[in-house]
Amino acid sequence: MPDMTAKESLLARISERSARVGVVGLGYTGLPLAVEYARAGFRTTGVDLDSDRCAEVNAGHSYIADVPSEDVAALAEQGLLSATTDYATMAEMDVAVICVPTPLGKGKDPDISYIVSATEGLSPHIHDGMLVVLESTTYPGTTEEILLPRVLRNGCILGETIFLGYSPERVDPGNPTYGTRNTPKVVAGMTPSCLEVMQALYSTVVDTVVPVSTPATAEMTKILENTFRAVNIGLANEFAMICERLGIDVWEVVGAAKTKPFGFMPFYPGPGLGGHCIPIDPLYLTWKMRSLGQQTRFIELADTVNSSMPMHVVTRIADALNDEEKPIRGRRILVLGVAYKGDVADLRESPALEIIEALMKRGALVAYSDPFIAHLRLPDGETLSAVELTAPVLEWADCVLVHTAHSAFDWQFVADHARLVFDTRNVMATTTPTACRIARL
Ligand code: SAJ
Repeated sequence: MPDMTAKESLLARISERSARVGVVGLGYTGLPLAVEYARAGFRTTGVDLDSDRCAEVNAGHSYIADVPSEDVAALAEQGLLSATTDYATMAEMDVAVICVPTPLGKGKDPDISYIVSATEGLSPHIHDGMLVVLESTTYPGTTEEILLPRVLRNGCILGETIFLGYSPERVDPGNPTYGTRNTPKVVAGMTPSCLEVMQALYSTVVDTVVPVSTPATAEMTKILENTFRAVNIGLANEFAMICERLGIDVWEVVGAAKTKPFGFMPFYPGPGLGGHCIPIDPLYLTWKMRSLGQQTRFIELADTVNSSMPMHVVTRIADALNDEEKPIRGRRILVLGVAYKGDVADLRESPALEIIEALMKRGALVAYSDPFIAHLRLPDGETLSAVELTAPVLEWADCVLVHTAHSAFDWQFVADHARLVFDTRNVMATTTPTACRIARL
């Protein structure tokens, strides 16, 4: 029996589940993925620079809301899941999946330093027969331009002794329906052999694998998915400002448009675009195209509209108070929810931070209540701690701002005790008429 090629050997180890899987970056993408690989029977090792995270995993605890601790504990107990800060363990791995953040740096330029440092950390430990995968959301060309030269060290031959691919993450934090296994996964390889290995690996953890021709195609697919959301949210926000000028209820308009059974998908106005993906990912493409001398007008216009919403909300609150002959200065404002979206404990890019800072700069006394966020730090360094949502707190406020639609909030209770509510999420529509005055986007 002739010796197996490196690819045949890797495919066999994947099929037998004897392949060792390493996941670099144990965040909201990496930890769920590591758990899925471990559940599929692979001995899976997470590598993360945060020793506390590694200790949590090894102690059987989860710090990601969508990953139950009992799952982490059971897999750790079975020796299928462990974590370390030491990249050297990657030398024992057959597969390395990189799931590190891709934030924006100063001036809204991409910061791919995490991808570079993860790849540099991995590079000395890359060996024949290894598959390296990037999952981080990034501009088209990153896998080929940034990873390939760092992976090809140590004399590896692409598609023969080393395999390189890209597969965008599609994690929707807090989504009760779609998780890692039942969300179709786009995969690509640098060569046909790389794609074959990618499909074999991902078929063990997701029900539907969607192969595409190149990593750049897969990178662009993810950017399109999130740009689609950013542009359509920007359109909803622009319609909110237009409808307000015309005295039309934008929420009623979207609700009516949504009855169209084809050719329409509802998006809603809001206080701005939060999260670590939607406001950021499209700007990776903008940066890439600008370096090629090409504009991305829809993306930049959507970013302009979405970025203007926090100050639009501050202006609308000032207008609502002005109608009661109350200047913002000295007014007491209670913000309900500061997380970037409902039922998540995540402040990244949350518009609430800019709104609270602007209100305070205008002399308002601001408090906030959020069951998921106990403390926050504003961009100017000021810190605030959450207050409990009680009747006296609602009665204390001259204006209550609904920023985040956490399902834990009792909106009728708010309507029963607040004097004035500015609603950016249309949650007060479900309340029955009270003495409370309600204004909304
Ligand atoms: N938002 C609006 N109006 C809308 C929808 C959202 O103002 O109609 C705001 C939200 O309040 C939030 C921001 O946009 O501040 C982003 O919301 P999101 O629902 O896109 O939530 P993310 O960023 O946690 O998750 C998204 C995923 N969401 C969905 O598919 C529903 C998906 O695009 C990606 O899987 C994920 O980002 C990612 O990781 O890229």
